[in-house]
Amino acid sequence: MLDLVIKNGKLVFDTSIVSADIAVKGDKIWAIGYAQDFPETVRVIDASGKYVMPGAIDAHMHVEAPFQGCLGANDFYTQSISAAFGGVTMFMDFTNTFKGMSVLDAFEKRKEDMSKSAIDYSIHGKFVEAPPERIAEIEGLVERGCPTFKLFMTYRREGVMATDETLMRVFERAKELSALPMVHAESNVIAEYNLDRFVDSGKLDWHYFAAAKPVLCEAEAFSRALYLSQVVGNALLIVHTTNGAALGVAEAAQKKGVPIYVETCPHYLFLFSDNYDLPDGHLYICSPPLRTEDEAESLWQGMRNGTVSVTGSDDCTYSRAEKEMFLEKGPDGKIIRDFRKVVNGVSGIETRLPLLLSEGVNKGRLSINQVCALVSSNIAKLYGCYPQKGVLAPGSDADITIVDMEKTVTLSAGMLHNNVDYCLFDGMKIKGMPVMTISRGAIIIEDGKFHGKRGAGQFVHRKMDPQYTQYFAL
Ligand code: DUC
Ligand code: ZN
Ligand code: ZN
Repeated sequence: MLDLVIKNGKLVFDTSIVSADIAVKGDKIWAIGYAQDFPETVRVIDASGKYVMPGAIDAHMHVEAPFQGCLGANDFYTQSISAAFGGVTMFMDFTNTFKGMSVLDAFEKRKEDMSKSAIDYSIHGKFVEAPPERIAEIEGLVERGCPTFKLFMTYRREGVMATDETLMRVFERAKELSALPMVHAESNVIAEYNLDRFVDSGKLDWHYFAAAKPVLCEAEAFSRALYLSQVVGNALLIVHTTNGAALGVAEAAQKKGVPIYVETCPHYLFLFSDNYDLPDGHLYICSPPLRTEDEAESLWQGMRNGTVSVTGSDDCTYSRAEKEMFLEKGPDGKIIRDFRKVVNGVSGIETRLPLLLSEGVNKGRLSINQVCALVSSNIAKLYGCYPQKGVLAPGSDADITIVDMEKTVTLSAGMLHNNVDYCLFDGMKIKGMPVMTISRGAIIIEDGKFHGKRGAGQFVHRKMDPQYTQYFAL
């Protein structure tokens, strides 16, 4: 007896669309075929006129993560609800590592924190320093199913910056173990130079934040990380890339057979730096900062030609109160603008897939197959959990998102589930929405309601596929 049959839908793969039905037994996809050939089932879902995709995976978010004096508006349970409404069936976060701390201990603690999630989850290590005892932990992380590690090239004053030496030491061990470092590429020296210059001349309005961390600040760090990784010979993923200059550097390296991968995030596609001129511009402060429409065009192009192979939300959902908690008010009761006092981060886990469906697929910028790859299949492949995740195939986890490309909604704080009372996309009309989310066989979103359970998510043990960490001689 089957548990679920999804019939009459168009099944989406990263390179094809197939009209077929899916049989689910327990938490796995049991077969792909035609419903008339399947055994009896407890429930049938008619997906006529809809697309059936592998559940989206978000490998980049920050939840319950102390940063710049804030913790964020969600815990892993509430974040998993918001994610599920956005068609996401698995997410990954980072260890909360600070100097002098064991990354393995931080990993075990994170596993505990994440265990309240309603969807499956996995963990990346975070390295802020590289003494021999830290480097020795990398093998343990890989053995525990955590073959990906983040390093920040900036945030020296926050105590999380990895020096170039740290990068190279982690890169070296990653190469030996076929693991994948992930880099936040912003030049700390350029950022601090500019920030201090603006601060010294009293230029503290929101837009000076973006001016202090321009494209050059990112592109310099992006190129440097790539050079360092080529010296060592490891694979590298550069996260939240915002601009065409960085993509040009990545594309040239990819053409030489260098295993460099690039992630971008929806806020760089849909939100631009003119928002920093708004009174509420502080709500848009994130790192790297928002850019221009021209840079967004380069990112769309990069997603089309494959230079950008994955998207992540980089979700850091902070309430307005947290965004404003260190800001002072003038005698008129208005906030005194001071970009130094605003935590960096924007929300986005629930809107990534809807925005890409609407502005990507329905506007002809991307095919639905490209979106499938960018939100799910490529992520599962690159991060080492394919084909358990990221594909509709017999034996894979029954993580499935049903999408209605005709459904229109107007984005607002009220229609999202991210625990905050503002929405940076407020008023934006979009067409194309996930309407049902299935997590390992359980329907967790249906008819606009959440039916999942706290703690139902499981830790996903990942293992890198060596084809993604090797240099190719082209
Ligand atoms: N960028 C943000 O905007 N927030 C947290 C970390 C980061 O890199
Ligand atoms: Zn980052
Ligand atoms: Zn991030």
